[in-house]
Amino acid sequence: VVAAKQQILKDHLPRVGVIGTSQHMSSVDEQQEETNTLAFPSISTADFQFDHYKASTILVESVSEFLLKNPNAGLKLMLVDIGSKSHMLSLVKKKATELNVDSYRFTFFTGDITKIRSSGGPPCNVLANATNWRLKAGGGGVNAAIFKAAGPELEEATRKVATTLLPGSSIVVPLSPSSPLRKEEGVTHVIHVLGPNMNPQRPNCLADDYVEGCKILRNAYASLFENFASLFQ
Ligand code: AR6
Repeated sequence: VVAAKQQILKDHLPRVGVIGTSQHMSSVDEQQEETNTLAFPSISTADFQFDHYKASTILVESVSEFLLKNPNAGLKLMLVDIGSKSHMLSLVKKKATELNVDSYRFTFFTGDITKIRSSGGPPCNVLANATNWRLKAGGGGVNAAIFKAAGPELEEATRKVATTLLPGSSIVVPLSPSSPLRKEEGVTHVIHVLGPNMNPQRPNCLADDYVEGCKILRNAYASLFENFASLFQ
């Protein structure tokens, strides 16, 4: 069943890829390699109120592990934040430099995650959504923006995959060709991911339990990045 599901997800991928132009690439074969980029927000650090310093360490370590595990230079990650003075972006940039994370494969973008290509950013064919446990459209933040931009097609496609999500896990949802997010921005898949919640106004609040919170955040990034890589294996 799992193999069949993965095949269905792969069948949704368009056969056109972005041709890499990296200076890191040397042979003709490598230059033909497709680039697939996951644009993702910092999970749990706005509405879910997770500590930014702890979150930035976990984020950079998770990216680093992903890059080591997946040496394919065509798989790239891009952290996105809408705020022009994003505290998370500056913390993550600093930590990524300290840890010497590959700056070709891990990049940053300031702006709306649903308008990356149309606002002049690089093509990103997969978006991560920091969602809620019911996978419900609306609310605020990135979840509201992605569901709105993708249209009812995303709600419908999500329901076919799952109706709830556990903290620390993620699911891949293929976008139908009629979704505006696919037509206008070239996004083929959305990966919904649920991070730890530290906000007492939201369900499943961890009430400052950062031992559990950090574990869940690590699991959330690991699940998100594994699901992204599995689309292109
Ligand atoms: N484009 C790029 N980045 C954004 C955008 C956007 N349109 N909107 C927010 N961010 P959040 P969480 C950044 O609150 O903390 C939802 O209501 C934001 O600055 O979206 O995981 C869900 O339904 C921050 O860096 O997600 C859940 O209930 C990051 O995205 C809950 O919020 C994540 O902020 C999840 O809370």
